[in-house]
Amino acid sequence: MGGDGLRVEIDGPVATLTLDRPEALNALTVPLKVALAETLRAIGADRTVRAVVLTGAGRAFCAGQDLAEREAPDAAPLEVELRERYLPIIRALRAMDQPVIAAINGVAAGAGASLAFACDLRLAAPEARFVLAFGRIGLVPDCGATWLLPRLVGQGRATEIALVGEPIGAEEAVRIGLVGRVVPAEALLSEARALADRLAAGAPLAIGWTKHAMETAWTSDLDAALAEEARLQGLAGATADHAEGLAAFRGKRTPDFTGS
Ligand code: LHQ
Repeated sequence: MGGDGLRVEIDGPVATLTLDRPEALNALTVPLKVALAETLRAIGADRTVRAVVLTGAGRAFCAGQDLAEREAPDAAPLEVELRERYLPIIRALRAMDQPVIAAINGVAAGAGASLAFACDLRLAAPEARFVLAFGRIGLVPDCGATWLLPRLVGQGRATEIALVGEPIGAEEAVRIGLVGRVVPAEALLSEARALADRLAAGAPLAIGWTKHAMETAWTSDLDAALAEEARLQGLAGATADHAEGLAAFRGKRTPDFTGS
C-alpha cells in the first residue's frame, strides 16, 4: 500500500494516511487518487485496523484537484474523472466501518474540502481553512460537498458557503459545527491519534453500525429510523462484545472488545 503521494502508516489498530505532495499543497493527481481509493478499500476490509487518521504533509491538508494535471492534453473529461477517480474515494470513506478522523493541518480547498467533509470526525489546527474554491474557477461543488456540507452545518449555511465561497477559518469552522475542535498545530497529530486510539478501543461492530445508522437516518422517516435502530440493536445485542461490555461493567474493569 502507499506510494504515489500517499504515505500509509499502520501502527497497532490505527492507520494514518498522509497526503504527501507538500510542494503542490497535496493537490490530487491521478496516482494519488488511485492510491487513496485502493488504500481506503483495503483498510476497510482489514479488521485489524479500527480507526483511521487522514492528514496532509507540510502546510496544507489538500488543495483539491491538481490544476496542472488538468492542463495535460490527455486529461479525462471532468465527469469521467469524478466518476472514475474521485467517487471511489468518497464512497470508500463513507462505506468503511472504521471511523475516519480528518486532522486538518492547513488549507482544505475544493475536492480537498470535500475529503475532509466525508470523514467522520474533524480536528483542525489554527492554520486550517476551508475554501470552496469551485466557483472561482467556474465549477460546481463536487465530491459529495452538496450532500455532506448541509448535513454538517445545515442547508442555509451550506448554500452560503457554496455560493459565496468565503474561506472559513478554524475557529469559525468550530462555531458552525464543521470541525469538532481546534488544537495547536504541534499537537494536532497526537490529539488525532489519541482520539483514534479511543475509538479503536471501542466495540468495532457497534461503531460501524453507528456510523452507518447515523447516515441512513437522514434519508429515512422516523418510523424507518426507529426500525433500523431496533434491527441494529438486535445485532449488537447478540455480539460477544456486548457480553464483554456487560462483564467489564460488572467487574469494574476496561472491556477488551474483539469485534465479534
Ligand atoms: C497547486 C494547487 C492545485 C496544483 C496550490 N493544483 N498546484 C474535481 C474534479 C476534476 C477536476 C476539477 O476539480 C475538481 C474539484 C476541485 O478540487 S476544484 C478546486 C481545485 N483547487 C483549487 O482551485 C485551489 C487552488 N489553490 C489555491 O487557491 C491556493 O493555492 C490555496 C488557497 C489552496 C492556498 O494558497 P496559498 O497558501 O497562497 O498557496 P499558493 O497558492 O502559493 O500555492 C503553493 C504552491 O502550491 C504553488 O506552487 P508554486 O510552484 O508556485 O510554489 C501552487 O501552484 C501549488 N498549488 N494549489 N490545486
